[in-house]
Amino acid sequence: MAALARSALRYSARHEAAASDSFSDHVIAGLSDTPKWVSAKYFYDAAGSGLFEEITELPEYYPTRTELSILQRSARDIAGYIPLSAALVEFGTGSTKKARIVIDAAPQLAAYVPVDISASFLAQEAAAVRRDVPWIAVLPVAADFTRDFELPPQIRSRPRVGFFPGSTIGNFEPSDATEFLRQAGRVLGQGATMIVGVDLIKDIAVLNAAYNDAAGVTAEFNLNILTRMNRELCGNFDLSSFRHRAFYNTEHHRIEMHLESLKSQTVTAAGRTFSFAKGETIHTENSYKYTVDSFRTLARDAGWRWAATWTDEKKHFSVHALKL
Ligand code: AVI
Repeated sequence: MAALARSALRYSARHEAAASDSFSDHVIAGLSDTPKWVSAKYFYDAAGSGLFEEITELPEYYPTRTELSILQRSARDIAGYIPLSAALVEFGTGSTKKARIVIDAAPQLAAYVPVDISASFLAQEAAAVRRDVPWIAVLPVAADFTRDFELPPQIRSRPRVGFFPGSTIGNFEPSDATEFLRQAGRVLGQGATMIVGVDLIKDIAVLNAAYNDAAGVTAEFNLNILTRMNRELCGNFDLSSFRHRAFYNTEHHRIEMHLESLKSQTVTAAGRTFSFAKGETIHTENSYKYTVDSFRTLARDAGWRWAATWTDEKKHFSVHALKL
């Protein structure tokens, strides 16, 4: 479900500049490069979105569960950062589950503005929130939240609170994360608040397990990008000759996901032929992890003032309130 909603351009890795928005051009650019890459934004077709929802329920994948528990436990404190009759603007709404925790704890909210590229998905989610929380104005905006977009005129005179949960910010290159927060500040305007979920640096074994689950769902999620190339770009990837690889890169503080070729082979996709050496990989995703301090520094560089941080007992995940 959240799948289509996730097709927004949120993974603006350094590679993005080299490729246009078309999947075909993107794949040609990425598989012709050394090392090879494909942006994680292409994970989220219908099958990939379903697999991501499964990932969020896995025992090893702590981020979703931990963030939900932080939001639940700290909801009243978080609500304290929300001004009277404010509008809550959610960037890249997948499921509204997390926003609902904030909405329930903050009766002073007058409006909820979910922003996502998928209009049909948004309409469905907005209708459900309207039904369950009839006292709040639900004003969906179908837009690519990584770019400048217009807020609904109905909230022009209201205080604004941005909401960006899920550590989706970790899928941006750090410089793009800074740029995203700066752009969010432009959209929300002076005086705004921003509530952001950020995954934390932790025991490497915990990180590696979260992206190498025993049930193999993350592997399926990663390999699904090859299925997508086969289907949409007339590709002939043999999925059994690639394997999922995910590991924590201590130098860059990120989980890297790759697809490794198990043999020397040539593959056709998007009307081109690509050669793979045995062991060569396609780099498909980065998931950056921060410390509370390194995230505060990033937010400050983007023009935001740190206001508060909430974490779980194990310090696995953090939720930050920022002020403009
Ligand atoms: C969406 N995003 C925050 C997830 C993450 O943890 O970086 C995507 C993901 N990739 C593999 N597992 C989950």
